Amino acid sequence: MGASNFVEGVDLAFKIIFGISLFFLVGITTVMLYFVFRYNRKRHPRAIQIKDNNILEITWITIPLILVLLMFYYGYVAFSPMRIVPKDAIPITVIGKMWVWTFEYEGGKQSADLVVPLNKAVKLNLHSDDVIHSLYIPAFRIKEDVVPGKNNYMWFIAQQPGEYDILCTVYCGLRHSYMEAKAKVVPEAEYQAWLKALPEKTNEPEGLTILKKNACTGCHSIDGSKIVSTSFKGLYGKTERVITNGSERTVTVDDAYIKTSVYDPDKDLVIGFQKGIMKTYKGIVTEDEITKITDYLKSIK
Ligand code: HEC
Ligand SMILES: [Cu+2]
Repeated sequence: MGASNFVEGVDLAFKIIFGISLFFLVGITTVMLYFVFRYNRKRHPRAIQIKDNNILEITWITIPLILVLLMFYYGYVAFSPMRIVPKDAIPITVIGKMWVWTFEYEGGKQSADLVVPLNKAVKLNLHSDDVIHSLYIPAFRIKEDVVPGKNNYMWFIAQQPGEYDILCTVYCGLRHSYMEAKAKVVPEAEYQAWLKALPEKTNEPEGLTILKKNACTGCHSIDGSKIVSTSFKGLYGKTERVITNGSERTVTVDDAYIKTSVYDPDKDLVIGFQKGIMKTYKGIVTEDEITKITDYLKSIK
């Protein structure tokens, strides 16, 4: 039995299309080699014009027609149930954001990996906070674009307990390739217990929530590790070499410097980085939010 209810249909369509392609690859190659051999100039010096062979023409119209209709039929039979969601499906909201997936369950609890009960229909409501992403669970044979402003969906019944990969399949910026998660399939009782134990949203500092919401944490880690840029850990109060208007100088990271960094990132360019990697957050992050970010950065000195 497949990992989801769609595996059988999709795999069958794949095998049929693959089989037909293989048949033609072998068939055409064989006939071609035969013709090259049989009708080359030495064996067949004078070309003969052949016109109007009705049997041949009807054959090469009918057989390919049947074959493409077969491909269509098996594709259609596999695909159409994917768009008809059972009424009792458990709704889970998927939020795609550069560069992280978040899964939100009924009641508003959130997790970074998708957890679903075995043998239950699950509907994923797909929502993007920024650019186009695409949610792909290869083991389940399902994939759907996650488009800002358009509420797309997909559904499945997981049939095998286990852990499966979730990927983003459209290039959505620098850390696109890190935009991955797991789908964990567990027995129903375990799912209920897990959901109950999942902490309610946000007992985290407001500043951190703002950093995550704006995906600052996609480039700046909060644990000292280096991602795209410097880590926020230990940043506040640190002295740094930057280039301002073409000349190098030393600055101490304080409230004003952080504000400049957010609103005009290229003004004080940290040595070792290129201009334009960080865009300005003018009009996106308010001054009040910068204060909260700064408070948070002070707390992880
Ligand atoms: C696309 C990656 C990216 C994102 C997203 C990003 N930054 Fe940056 N940030 C950089 C880079 C690269 C630098 C270093 C170059 C420079 O000074 O502009 C930087 C520099 C900074 C600095 C100065 C760091 C230092 O070591 O002196 C601060 C503070 C900062 N960013 C805050 C933020 C905040 C707050 C956000 C979210 C609102 C954010 N960044 C989002 C890439 C990013
Ligand atoms: Cu993405």
